[in-house]
Amino acid sequence: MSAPTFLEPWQLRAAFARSLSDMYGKEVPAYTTLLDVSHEVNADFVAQHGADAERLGSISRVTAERHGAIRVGTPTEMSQVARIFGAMGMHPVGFYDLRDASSSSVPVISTAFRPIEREELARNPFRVFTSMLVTADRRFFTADLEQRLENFLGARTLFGPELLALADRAESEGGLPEDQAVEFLRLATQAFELSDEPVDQAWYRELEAVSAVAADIGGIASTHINHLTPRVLDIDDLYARMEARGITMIDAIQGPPRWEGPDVLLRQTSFRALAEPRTFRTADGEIVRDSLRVRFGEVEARGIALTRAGRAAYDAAVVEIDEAAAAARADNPGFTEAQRQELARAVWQKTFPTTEAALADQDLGWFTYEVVDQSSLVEPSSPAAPVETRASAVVRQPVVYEDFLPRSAAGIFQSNLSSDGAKDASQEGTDRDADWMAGALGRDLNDPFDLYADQVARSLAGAAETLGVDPA
Ligand code: OOG
Ligand code: NI
Repeated sequence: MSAPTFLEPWQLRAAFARSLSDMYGKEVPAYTTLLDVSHEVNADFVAQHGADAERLGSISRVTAERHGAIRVGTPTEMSQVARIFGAMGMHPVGFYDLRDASSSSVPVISTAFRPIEREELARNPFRVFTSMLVTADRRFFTADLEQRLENFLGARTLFGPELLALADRAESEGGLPEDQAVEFLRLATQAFELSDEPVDQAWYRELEAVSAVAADIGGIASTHINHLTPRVLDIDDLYARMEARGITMIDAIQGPPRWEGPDVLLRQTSFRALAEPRTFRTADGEIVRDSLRVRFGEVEARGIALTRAGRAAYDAAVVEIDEAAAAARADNPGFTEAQRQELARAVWQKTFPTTEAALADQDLGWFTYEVVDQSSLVEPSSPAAPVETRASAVVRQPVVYEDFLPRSAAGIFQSNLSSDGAKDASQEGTDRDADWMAGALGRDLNDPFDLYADQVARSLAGAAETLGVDPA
């Protein structure tokens, strides 16, 4: 087979994920360690669990799977990001407001760019959590600071005209010829490299006093990939192995606790942000070397996507765990993370059933249905069914969660910031919602629940057609 001469969006997406991973591995060597450990964990898990290990995605998908995180400053930059990812078949899904996603709040709103069709996800599920600074939010920025931020952001160019023109062409023509694809991928990767342009020290520090995230976004004239997250099949095992290698992890695994029932949604953790050398320009024009801690190494395990009812149960469980943990901490200042996990497990046991079948029956999780020839289900050792009596069976498969959790996202942001910043709680926040985000993007914003429901409805229609029955 000769090399492709035209690259389709999914091929651009897969190639971009690889290119970004190579670049980030050079910039952040600990990421390469994280990848090595992830591969070990996944290989051991597959060896122990066989075919069951692949219920939430083939091992080839999981091995290549990454999510990235980027941060931009303005609606214009956000709409440019949408064009670049649009070229790769990645569409905005979901709205996250991290300004009040718990005690840890950061002045951003976010969406995730990702493939939305089942086949596209199977080809390459690369997704990017993309956050945008809300400069108009008075709890963080005074009118004067907002104005100076807007001036700074308005004067910079994150994505050049050549990159955007190639992106638009790829999106309208369904891909790019190879030479243009190579150039597109080079420019797109370069746009997310860490720049060594000197940073205006006074400006950066002024923003940092308000919010370290605001400084990372609005204090420098370029952007960069913040983290690139591999997926593992056993995140507790990964956490232990990283610590055994002497890499300091954040205190907790964010999201659901480890427990005996099915894994749902998303569990994430990270190693602490590393000090990276940066150049600063001081107020009197002197160039000095210093370091910043903003980029970290995150890793995640994905579980079954929850329905709206399942998600409501999850959200209620999170509140219950928080309250119980706060009460326990008040009684006992030595309350540990291990004790919090114990408490979380107890809440989980009353909230969720311990089997996939019950999760499906109670309509808490999403499952697809597929008709298979029953003979393929018969173990080779069992007596083969006579051909005449072969029947079809409907097999239920869990749908993997493809999105993010605002609470974990805020936790991941916050646990890696070097300072808390200062928020003026006496001020009103600025309204921002999914419609506002769609307007900024200049595109429809997909609702994650609709996408899961659609995937399930299609599987039911397909199964009904195969069986020649009414899907209802
Ligand atoms: C994004 C943090 C959120 C996740 O996986 O929840 C995130 C950021 O740090 O820019 O990536
Ligand atoms: Ni992340």
